[in-house]
Amino acid sequence: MGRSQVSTGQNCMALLIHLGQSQTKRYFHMTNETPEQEQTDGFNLVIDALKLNDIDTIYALPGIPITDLTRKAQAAGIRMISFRHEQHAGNAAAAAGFLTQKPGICLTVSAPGFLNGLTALTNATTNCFPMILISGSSEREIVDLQQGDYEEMDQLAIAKPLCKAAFRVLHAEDIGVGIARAIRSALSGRPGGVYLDLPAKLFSQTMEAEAGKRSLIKVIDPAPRQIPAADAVKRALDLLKGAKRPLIVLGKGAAYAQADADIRALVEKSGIPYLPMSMAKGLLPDTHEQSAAATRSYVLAEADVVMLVGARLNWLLSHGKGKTWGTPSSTKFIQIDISPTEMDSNVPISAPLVGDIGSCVSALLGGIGSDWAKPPAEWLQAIGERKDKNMAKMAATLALNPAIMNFHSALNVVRNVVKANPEAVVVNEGANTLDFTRSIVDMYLPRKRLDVGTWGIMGIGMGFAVAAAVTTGKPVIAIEGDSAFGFSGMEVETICRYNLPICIVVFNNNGIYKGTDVNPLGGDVAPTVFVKNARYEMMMQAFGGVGVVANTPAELAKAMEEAVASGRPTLINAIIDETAGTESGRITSLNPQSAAKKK
Ligand code: ADP
Ligand code: TZD
Ligand code: MG
Repeated sequence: MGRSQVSTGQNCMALLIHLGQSQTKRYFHMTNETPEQEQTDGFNLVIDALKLNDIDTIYALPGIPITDLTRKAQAAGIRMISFRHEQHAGNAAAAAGFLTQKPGICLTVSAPGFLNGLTALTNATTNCFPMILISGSSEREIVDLQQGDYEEMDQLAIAKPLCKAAFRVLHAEDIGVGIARAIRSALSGRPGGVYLDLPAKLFSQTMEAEAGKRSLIKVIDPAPRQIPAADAVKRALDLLKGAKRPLIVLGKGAAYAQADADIRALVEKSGIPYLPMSMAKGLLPDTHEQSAAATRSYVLAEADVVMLVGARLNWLLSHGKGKTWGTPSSTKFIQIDISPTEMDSNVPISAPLVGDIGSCVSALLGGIGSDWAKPPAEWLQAIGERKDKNMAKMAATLALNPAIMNFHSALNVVRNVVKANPEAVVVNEGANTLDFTRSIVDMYLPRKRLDVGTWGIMGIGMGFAVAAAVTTGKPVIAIEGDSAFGFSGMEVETICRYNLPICIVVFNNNGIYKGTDVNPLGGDVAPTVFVKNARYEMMMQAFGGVGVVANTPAELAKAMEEAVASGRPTLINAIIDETAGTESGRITSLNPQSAAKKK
């Protein structure tokens, strides 16, 4: 029996049209017993609904009650990427959502599988990435009476406060609506994570195939444009025009929006210096002359008008106040965001511009004509001078070749490999490994950098890398702290299984931040220290991939170049001076101070 077969019962169809929905359900129940009716079931309806909405990939981990769903979806032509832990399947779905503007789908089993996926769902929501966590669940009657079902848990209630929206489908004929609502919720307005609860019983429910087909919804315009009001556009333009030291900050919302050409035109026509947030790197090439990244602290402290484009004033921007912004700060903000309630969340926003970034940026462009005055020369010159100085300093540091490789000499290699392969996606996590990579490795194209995002979460590495390889088909370079890598390291098997063009470089400094901490009492090693000289490359070899040790920049360059050229799954164990890092990388100040220690 194929799926979704067309009904031959014309008379039945006519009758169905006249019946209300509840009667329809009863009718299906009756007709289930008549063998000549062509039937479909919950499994097939879920698959059909996803396919109807152009979902072509699912990131999953099989088990009761969704094993057959994974098999049937694969047989129906959906690419099924099966993981070793749900968190990484979830992270893959989140990254796929960010890269494609389609909700990434993660599929998990009940209770423990669901909980494993939940961190990724919440992280996606925090980062404004569209994804849908579909989880099988146990029988409602047993769960609600807490009678101890297999993997019993009230998943919907638990997911609800941790994501953007959460739905449960109890009847096969509602699957179409459930998936449509999930897709709309994930994509419209501020994107985010959505939970969809599918109890086990749903999958084997049957209904007449033609009615099933009609119950599905193809979501039209799931992320409608939100045009900014003309007066809000004028207010923003007026503020920009009056600025003496203007600055544009591009955030990952701007990268997500895929308004690349207009964003570049806005920056270039306005002549305003810009600062890319981490995942907005490459929206304009980092080598662009208007990039102020090399003199970030100066421009943040000195700018008088800052236009935020898809970037929140959260901890990553010191909440728009304090020392970072010059004290006392007189900075005025223009904020472009799709979420109206983001405005004034930390400091007053003088010119809120609420709408989708594409529409807002094109409206602003409309106001920048030939009479537009570029920012004052003194501002641009002051930035230029500081940039040149800092870049010369950085170049000198990168050129050093210390006896033991450090972050700089290793990242100089990564920087060159990325320059030669600008289409490669860089995935990045760790502390020092994250901070140094972000500042040293230039990106040249939009949406080519994926990292720990708004939470600074470890563990996104292999999930993001898999999604980047699957959705782009381009080489992926994952620059991983040795601790960070450990969170998702088992997914190297997944990478080998699907033969993905992923080159993992583990920055092995024997621990978290560095490998030199000592337990003052002796005995166990310090909590931040790992097994010395661990052979991470053997993990890749264990599954048939290429594993290499790199002790020098030359060895690292050779191994990376070979990996990118061959597309073979590769893990390079890059030996980094264990003394080179600093506690918490660049965010040492967020560590609580021990009062006892200060005395
Ligand atoms: P970063 O970490 O790079 O500073 P954030 O994640 O803090 O960026 O901010 C992203 C912002 O972008 C969010 O406030 C989100 O509402 C907004 N956003 C996401 N997509 C769009 C879009 N298409 N149009 C407008 N704003 C968007
Ligand atoms: N757990 C989770 C889920 N996220 C976190 N951010 C942390 C723990 C705490 N943490 C950091 O913030 S960075 C980091 C941890 C454990 C690892 C740093 O070590 P590394 O990088 O080896 O990855 P460097 O290069 O040695 O600094
Ligand atoms: Mg480390």
